[in-house]
Amino acid sequence: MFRKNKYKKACIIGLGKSGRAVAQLLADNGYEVLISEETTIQEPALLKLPAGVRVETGGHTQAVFQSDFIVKSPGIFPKSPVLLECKKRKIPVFSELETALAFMPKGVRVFAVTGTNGKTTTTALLGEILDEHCRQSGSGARVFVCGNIGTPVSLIVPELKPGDNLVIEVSSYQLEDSTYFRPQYACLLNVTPDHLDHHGGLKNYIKAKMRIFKNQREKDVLVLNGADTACAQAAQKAPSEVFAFSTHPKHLLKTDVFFDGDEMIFSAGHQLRPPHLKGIHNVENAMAAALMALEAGVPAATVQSVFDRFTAMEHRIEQFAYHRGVTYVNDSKATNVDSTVTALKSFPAAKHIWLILGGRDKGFPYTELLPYLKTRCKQVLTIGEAMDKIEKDLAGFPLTRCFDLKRAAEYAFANAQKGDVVLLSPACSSFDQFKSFEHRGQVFKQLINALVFAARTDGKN
Ligand code: UMA
Repeated sequence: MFRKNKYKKACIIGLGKSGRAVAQLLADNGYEVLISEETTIQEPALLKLPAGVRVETGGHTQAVFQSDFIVKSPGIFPKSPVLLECKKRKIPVFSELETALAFMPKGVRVFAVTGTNGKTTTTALLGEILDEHCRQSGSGARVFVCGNIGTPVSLIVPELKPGDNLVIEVSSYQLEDSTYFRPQYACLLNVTPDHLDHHGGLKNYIKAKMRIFKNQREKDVLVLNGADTACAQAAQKAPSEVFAFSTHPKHLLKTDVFFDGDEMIFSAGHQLRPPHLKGIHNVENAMAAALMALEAGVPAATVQSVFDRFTAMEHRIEQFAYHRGVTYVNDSKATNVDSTVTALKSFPAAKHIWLILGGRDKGFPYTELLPYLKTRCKQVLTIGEAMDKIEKDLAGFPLTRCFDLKRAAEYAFANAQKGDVVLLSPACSSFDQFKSFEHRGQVFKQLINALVFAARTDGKN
């Protein structure tokens, strides 16, 4: 466990968002801090690091091993040579999440959401519900939303006061070195293969995910997907009180809420309309957020008011353009096959989708897409490093090799017809050609919007 005052010299591996935020937190609390970054960063001075923080870039040197403890940025592979060496030398390694939470004041309620898919939407929904409740109740308590959603927990912790609520989207990367993490309200949405390269297999990935509830206590709350196998296993091991949701008629756990096709019916007696978001998976996300909020004492009417005004999130099945009868959808957040299946399932079986697939391969087969491609897609346009593997896995289905997003956007724009959908839902990570999935989604939207603008100014309406 990370204990304040036990150590003095910190080494942070990775100079990304998390690395910078935790460096500031530790420096402000009197630690000696070194940040060690694998890549060469041209001008670290521009990153405005706290005074006294030392930085080494362009590789991890022996200086790393002179520290009392290591804080690992989420993206560092557990089997990376620098971490293996630290473990060999018995230098304790902590996640940024666990380190940050050691500095949190007592009396803050922690809500944590994890799962392979849907965690950002669920986290955002829950954050808005709690925020609305705090405003309406006039309690003065505040709500902070952070974690994998984009803001490192270390950046938020110094702001917290007793009575506040911390809503964290937690990835498997953040959980893997978080041995003592204990949210009072936890949620595991679903578990399907993802990040297998990072964790070195499905077993380790599931093990990391299970940490969301491992340290919970009897009075804590765990919200689970009643139709998911890993969630059903979690229910057996959970030390906390389990609440399950499901939209499937067949489920493995007794559920506390089901969907009648129109409303979500809670066994506690509430009936809520889901938010106006595409796809049955979003009903599940809403059920999870509602169960957590209701258990935390939020009135059902407050939950409903947030559901009624909540709109789609950027990069998640985000319909951003409509031109000459063609709908353009950005689902850049789909960085695994399962997420792309979810996106495809949210459209009718009308063989009208031009699907842009590819990027950096994450080690699982694309063959699972085939049944959905056959019913929903006209053509697949492949991009990025994963092109060869995708084309091999999807052999026989109409494919066009486009190499990059620009060519794919232009090809789809030129060929899609009235009633069609052009969908970027790549099933791969973005890091072969982009800085992040957000960057990829923004580039896609800019490309399409520029083509629409050019077509309009050319007088083709
Ligand atoms: N690095 C090293 N040594 C290594 C490996 C990497 O120094 O051996 C360096 C990299 O060169 C880079 C830094 O470490 O400079 C990267 O750190 P990071 O990848 O942990 O990135 P951060 O900027 O700190 O962002 C992280 C999360 N990134 C990842 O988990 C990959 C962000 O999630 C998160 O929003 C942010 O912390 C704040 O909490 C992004 C993500 O892609 C959205 N998450 C994955 C996902 O959703 O699928 C899990």
